[in-house]
Amino acid sequence: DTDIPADHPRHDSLVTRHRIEDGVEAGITSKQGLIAEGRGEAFDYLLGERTLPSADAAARAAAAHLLLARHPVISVNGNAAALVPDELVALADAVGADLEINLFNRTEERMAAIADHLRDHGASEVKGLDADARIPGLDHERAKVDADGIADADVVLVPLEDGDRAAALSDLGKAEIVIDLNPLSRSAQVADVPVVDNILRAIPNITAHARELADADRDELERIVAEFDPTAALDDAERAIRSGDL
Ligand code: PTJ
Repeated sequence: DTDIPADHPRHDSLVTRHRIEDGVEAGITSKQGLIAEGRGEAFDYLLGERTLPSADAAARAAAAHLLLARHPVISVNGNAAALVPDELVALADAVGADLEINLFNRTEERMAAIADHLRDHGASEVKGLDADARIPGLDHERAKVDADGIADADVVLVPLEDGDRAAALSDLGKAEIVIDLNPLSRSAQVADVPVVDNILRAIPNITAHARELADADRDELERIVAEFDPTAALDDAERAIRSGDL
């Protein structure tokens, strides 16, 4: 994807397509991941392929949540692993989070391929393979999590999550950060912090905010969390899409 000039008007979309294609070929991304990507791309087009100020505020609130957490975990699926492996490892390092593979279409082959892929990109530990705990209210395969990972987490970052699992996680009382380009998706709607932005831009942006807030005291981080309004962020993204103002 290095052949695509950075100033190409559809740069992010073209980079994303190549990475998802490569992910499917490498056994990391599911075929359904191609469909999810197409859906995301349509929303990104309508948002002008940019980070809205409201999405930037959400990324800052996400960083504050992750820094305040007792045990933050970043959930990784086949699309996230293909699109932003380096960036996920950098964010986990910046906030002291675990990386846990958690798949909608779970197969042992894809679990292993994604774990290898993340380690190739610098992850020291990858969770999700033990699967010794369950999220209540979900069918068997999708409920599998690690007891010392997502099951124990107080803050979970779930990029491109399906609505059922996002709702089940939030029912467990965990603070949930969702990255999803569709502000109307159920995942975005149930999130404590919906980041309506392309994962390609959102993960590095959360990391940049976390680095900037690294020395902030707990009072300031708690203030950033308290001042963030998820409904206002979703409304702003929807307004931007409907305005057609690219
Ligand atoms: O790897 P697996 O088995 O866990 O499967 C992962 C997918 C994403 C295939 C699975 O969770 C799925 O089918 O998800 P959905 O229900 O299609 O939801 C994906 C959501 O992510 C949609 O609302 C898309 O708009 C959004 N989306 C897609 N690409 C991006 C995105 N959001 C942010 N950045 C993207 N690049």
